[in-house]
Amino acid sequence: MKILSAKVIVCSPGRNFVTLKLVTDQGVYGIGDATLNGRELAVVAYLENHVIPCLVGMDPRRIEDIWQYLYRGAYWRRGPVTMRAIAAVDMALWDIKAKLAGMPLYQLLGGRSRDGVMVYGHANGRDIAETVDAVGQYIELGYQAIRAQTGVPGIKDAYGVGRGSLSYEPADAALPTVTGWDTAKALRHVPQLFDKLRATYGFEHQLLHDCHHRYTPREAATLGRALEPFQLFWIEDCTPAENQEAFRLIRHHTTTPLAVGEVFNTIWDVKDLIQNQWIDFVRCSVLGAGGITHLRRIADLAALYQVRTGSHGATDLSPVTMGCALHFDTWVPNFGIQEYMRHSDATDEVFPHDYRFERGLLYCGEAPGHGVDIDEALAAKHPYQPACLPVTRLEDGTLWNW
Ligand code: CS2
Ligand code: MG
Repeated sequence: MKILSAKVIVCSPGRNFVTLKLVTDQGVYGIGDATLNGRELAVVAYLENHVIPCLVGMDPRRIEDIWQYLYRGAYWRRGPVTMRAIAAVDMALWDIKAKLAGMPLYQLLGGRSRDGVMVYGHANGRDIAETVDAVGQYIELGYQAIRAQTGVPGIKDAYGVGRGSLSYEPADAALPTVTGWDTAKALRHVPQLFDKLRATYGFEHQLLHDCHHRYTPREAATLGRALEPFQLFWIEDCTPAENQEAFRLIRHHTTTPLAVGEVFNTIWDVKDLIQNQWIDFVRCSVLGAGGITHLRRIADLAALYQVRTGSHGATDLSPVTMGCALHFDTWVPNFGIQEYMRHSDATDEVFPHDYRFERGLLYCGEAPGHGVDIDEALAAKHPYQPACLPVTRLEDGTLWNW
């Protein structure tokens, strides 16, 4: 059996997506997601120039060998472009293998560990009152877990604040929008949000908060402590984690659970965080971390240290990633939670899928493969639109972490 052809499909049904389609000589095909928000075309070039020429003619059943070939064979290791390209190939190969087996992907991974997958949605508002309302909307929709973000007085476009709908798209302009940040103001404001949320809705629902890499370790520890009475499910990316050791200080000063991983690509980027039990949740995704083959290694390492998964699942990860993630989450023993920012109707039409939402849980389908396809004719009607992620500056103009 051979890979006959491969193509990269770029489309923008409301936002940009890069999709890989691998076709075999037996007619079975597989689909993978290769989207890198704000840097999409770098992955397109990597796939078209450096990966696809090697893939054609290979046996698609050799998933592990192809993964090693693309990772070790590049000589240059890690990085978001390489690892997303590998992820796209890996997703497509697992899709093909599961279709050949006539099984839904989770069965190949080891079978079902749970009935459904707990997901969290994104509630946001320009101020605390708006966020409290938005959380109420999610509760009405049946969500059991909700991430809450709010505007902060004196900060221009604080992270996570949408523009009036249930979801938001941060990649909003052809050149980066400049947003603001002020740690002292946020540190005073964020605990007030969670105080109000618990006073309004009680403690039944899981609440989460994304710090988006804004605080220093000491500031993050201060926030974690201030949030302890409100019993969050986690605070996410509370400080940049290139230096994994930074989490030692935070961990020793707060019992608020900590989550990290969406910007990282390999097991090496989270190894110290996991082995030192400095985090509670590892948030690497199928797309970000080299596909199912590599994410499984990260999850297995995490399981040894009682660290659970919490896959990144923003809208810039296409329904193809969501389909793979749900099969993965249905199997993985140390599952924690899955992020689920709903895709737009236009996106859902381009990517027909069989997963479904019910009472706060997502359920993967039973169709052979990962259950997500791409309608190429419809995709062609939504051409690529250049869109960058914002940058952040402090009040004095210093560039900060967006
Ligand atoms: C965020 C993302 O979902 C999250 O947790 O951090 O919205 C992130 O900003 C985007 O995926 C960036 O592309
Ligand atoms: Mg995040």
